[in-house]
Formats: sequence, structure tokens, C-alpha cells
Amino acid sequence: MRWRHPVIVCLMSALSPVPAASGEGGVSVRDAWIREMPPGMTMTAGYMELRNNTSRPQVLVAASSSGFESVMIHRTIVKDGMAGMVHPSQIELAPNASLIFAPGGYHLMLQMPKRTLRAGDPVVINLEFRGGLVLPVAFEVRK
Ligand SMILES: [Cu+2]
Repeated sequence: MRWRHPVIVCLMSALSPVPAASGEGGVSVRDAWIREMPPGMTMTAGYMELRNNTSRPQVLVAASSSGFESVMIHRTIVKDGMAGMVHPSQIELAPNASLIFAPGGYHLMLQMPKRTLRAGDPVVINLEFRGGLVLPVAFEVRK
């Protein structure tokens, strides 16, 4: 009766629920970096490319880091020729799509670093998604 075994395994994998947004390929991050702060500045920004590898929307609801007193999701918008920043409470990632955090658009506003950051330093920022997924991402400080 050995032949039964692979059949049972196949059935079980077909029946097991699809994880909401696990770290294993659920949401991935590329090219994560932080702008190096000029001396005396207490504020900088983090950028990255977020990718939702699932067939469902994923919602970024918060970010935090032990390296900064405050991390906020921000978006730079231009209205009537004036640039300003807004603080969206969440950002939805469309299924199987990427969202780019870049200068002039979405960014992570990083305030009050707990130590001096130099180009090349790694800083971990935790991205929190609706449903409980927390994705620790290594950002690199760049000039
Ligand atoms: Cu900002």
C-alpha cells in the first residue's frame, strides 16, 4: 500500500489554508535605504520597494525601529505648487504588485536617531501589516 502515501500528501497540501501574508514570500522588500543625516539634523527618511507577492491586498499599518524614537508612514504631495507631507494611517498594496517608496513620494519619516548613523550602517525597521505580520527589514544608510 505504499503508493497511497503521495496521494495523501497531495490532498493535504491542497486543503491547507493559504497563509495571509507570511514572511516566506508574502510581502518582500528590495533596495531599502535611509538617507544619511547631515550633522545636527534629527530627521531623515527611509525608502524601499515593497512587493505584495500574494493574490490579496496587503495593508501596511505601521512601522517601528529600535534605532529611532519615531517612525511614521509619510507621503510627499504637491498641491497648488507647494510640496507638503501627509501621514496616511495605512497603505494598501494591490495583489501581486509593487509600491515604491522614493524621494518625492511615499517615505518612512525617521525622527530622533538613538545613535549617529553613517553611510554603510545597517538599521532594522519593522514593517507591520494588518493581520499581524511584522516584517523586519534591514535598511542601509546611504549618502
Ligand atoms: Cu515625511
